[in-house]
Amino acid sequence: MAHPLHDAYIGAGSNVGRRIVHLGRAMEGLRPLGELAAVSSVYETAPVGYLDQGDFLNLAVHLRTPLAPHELLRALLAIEAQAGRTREIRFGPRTLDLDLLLYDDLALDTPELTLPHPRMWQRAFVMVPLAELRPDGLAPTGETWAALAARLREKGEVHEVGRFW
Ligand code: PH2
Ligand code: MG
Ligand code: MG
Repeated sequence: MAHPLHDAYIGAGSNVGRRIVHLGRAMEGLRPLGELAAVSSVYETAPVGYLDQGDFLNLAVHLRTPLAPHELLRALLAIEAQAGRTREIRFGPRTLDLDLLLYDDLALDTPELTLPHPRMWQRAFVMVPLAELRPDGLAPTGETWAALAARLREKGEVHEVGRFW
């Protein structure tokens, strides 16, 4: 096949302005990049890493895409820029964050992109939506994504809002 499709999992977050509108624009931005195979529910989540900021809305997406990892990363950064994303505080407030979490079974460590995303397995706001998409996925601990998400969820930092896409 000339353009085989790759399985990319992407985490989206927003905690500035009309959060759900930013996520909606993100979904529209992702659509032309491949096949939107699945979109999780939306969760409202307490900020992690930098605490003096508003709660986030987070979701996860399974995108089947012909793009190579760095091409996809560039496309995600362009969608963030469209949403008025600026970079001031690390882990700080943002209109839209699109993180490439997983790309097939690829392990990659470059200055721009590390796969799998290095912090994903510790984060309820990533794993709870992600586990909806593939509950039987395996984490490095050997746990299923569903089991890991259930454990992280006990911290009470994420609350389901509903399904929008
Ligand atoms: N993103 C961060 C830092 N902290 N906290 C929540 N709840 N959700 C996020 O998406 C998030 C965060 C850095 O990208
Ligand atoms: Mg992020
Ligand atoms: Mg990011």
